[in-house]
Order: sequence, then structure tokens, then C-alpha cells
Amino acid sequence: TRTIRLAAAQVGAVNLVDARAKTLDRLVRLLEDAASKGAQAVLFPECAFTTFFPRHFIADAAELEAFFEHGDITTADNTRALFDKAKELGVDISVGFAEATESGEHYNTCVYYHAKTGSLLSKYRKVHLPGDYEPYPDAEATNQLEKRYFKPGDYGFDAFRVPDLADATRERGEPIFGMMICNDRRWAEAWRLLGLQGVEVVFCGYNTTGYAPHLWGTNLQQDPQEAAANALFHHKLVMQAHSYTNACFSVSAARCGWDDGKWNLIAGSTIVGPDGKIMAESQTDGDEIVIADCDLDMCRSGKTRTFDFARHRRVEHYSRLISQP
Ligand code: CDT
Repeated sequence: TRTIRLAAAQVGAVNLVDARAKTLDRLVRLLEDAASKGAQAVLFPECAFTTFFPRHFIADAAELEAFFEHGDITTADNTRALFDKAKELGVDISVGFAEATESGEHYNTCVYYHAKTGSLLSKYRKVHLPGDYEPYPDAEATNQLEKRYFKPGDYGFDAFRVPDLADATRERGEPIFGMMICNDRRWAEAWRLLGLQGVEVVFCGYNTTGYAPHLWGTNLQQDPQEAAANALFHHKLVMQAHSYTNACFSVSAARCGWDDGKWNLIAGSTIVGPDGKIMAESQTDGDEIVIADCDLDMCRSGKTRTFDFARHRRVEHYSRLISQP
């Protein structure tokens, strides 16, 4: 069978002052919960090990650096417990983190960890960095300083095969996965690049603010509740639409809830099928496992009919897609 059980590990509020060990412990518990439900691969959110620090203007370099992971993510003190647990349970994980390289560069990164071999099958660095370089003058504003804190990813969108999850048939081979991070999910180009590689499952962790008038523009006229409902709507809209037009499953995992009792991030972790329909979604804005059985052969009808790219795309008309601006 090519049915695999996938899960999103949604993570609720993480406060600025929360000890890293406490957050790490929550991630480990979520993984145990997912494993007890039979999950084979579990997606954790973007920047999963800390609060979503790009909302804050952090002028002090050492203070900022403390939000980043250094060295091998699978063995570093602040993160290894999650990978050790994945190996112990035999459950693959994908997790997002703020990456500091040896040469001092910073990326918004995620990895796919293959439990059986204890190795990283893939690494992705966020390409579409939202927000601004300069903080807003309004001290109460929700900043989104990703352009300040991270470099745009330099790996592109590479799909990859994952062994041991499903029976690899001669025809289809091992399942094809792809990863993106938060804002990437709003960009058709990111999905299509994965779609063109035959992707069957897209993983996307996110931190999406529920109320940020400075950031969203149109929210200026909205009340916070209306703004959060809109943000949730747009999140589901893009996950559903792009899963459908690329004939793939998608799993999205939120870091959500009210950080510091003040900053709202939307929930809405979902698993979507290649027909664009939601198969499972979170019921809370706290720590929660969202899980579904995904029959990868369901991707076939889309990939061989309506969205058979080789037959139907008309690339002679697409040159504007890769020209500036
Ligand atoms: N983390 C992240 O990428 N968040 C953005 C916020 C909105 S930017 C206009 C997102 O796309 O959800």
C-alpha cells in the first residue's frame, strides 16, 4: 500500500521568557503523542524551538544569537532530544529552526530527519522572507523582521524521496516529499517547482500573526477577531488551492496561540488532500496532533489528467514568470 499516516504537531503559545528546555520537552511530548497514534512522519512548525522572535526588534547581537541554533541540529544541546526521540520511536520528523552557519550567516531553515538511518534526508532554507528590515516606529506594532534577521534561502525547492514509509512500487518508487516554510505557501511558484518534480506530500510549518495592521495593510480597518479570521481563511485558501493544482497532499503545522498573552498567532494546522479538501484540522490553538492516513495514489488522477504538466502546460507563454520584476 502507498497509504502513509502523516501528522502535524501544532505548538501553542511559547513565551519570550520560556526556558528552551521546557519548549523542547513539549515538542518531545507531541512526538510521543503522534507516535502513539501511529504517525509515520510528523511535521513541526517554523522556528519551533523558541518564540517567534522576528516579531521583536532585538538590537543586542548576543541576545538575538540566542534564538539561533548552532552546529549540527541533530546533536546540539538545545535540539537533540527531539531527534533522539524520533530515532527511538522510529518516526520521521521535519522541524523548522533558526539556523546560524559556521560562517555566521542566518537562515530560516527546516530539515527532514529519517529516523531509521538517523540522518537528514533534506534541508530547506526559506526563500520568501516576509516583512521588513527596519522595525516600525510604533512600539506596540507586531514587527516581522525576517528580512533583517535571515538571508533568503539558497537551496531552492528540491523534492526528495523518503524511504521506508510506504511500499515502493516499481512504477512509483518511494514517496516524494517537498518542504516550504510559512510565507512560501502563498507563492504559486514554490508549489509549482515542487509539483514539477512530482511531489506527493508538501510539508509547511508556519507562524502567522493573527493581527498585524502594519503588516497586512488591509487589516487597518479591521478588528482583531476579523483580522485573525481573515488570516486563517487565507492560510487555508492557499494550502487547499495549491494542493489541488499540484495534485499533492499537504501538511501544515502552526506555532500558534497568544505568546506572552499578547501576540496572537493563528492555529489552523491542516492536512489537505490532492482534491484540495481538508482531511484533518486542529481544533484548538494549543499543543495538538493533527493526523490523517494519506493514500499517495490519490495524487494519480490529478497528475495524469487535469494537472498532467507535460501534456497541458504551455511554457512558451510563461517567460514572464522568470523575468524581473
Ligand atoms: N512567518 C511568516 O512567514 N509569516 C508570514 C506573515 C505574514 S507576512 C505578510 C506569513 O506569510 O504567514
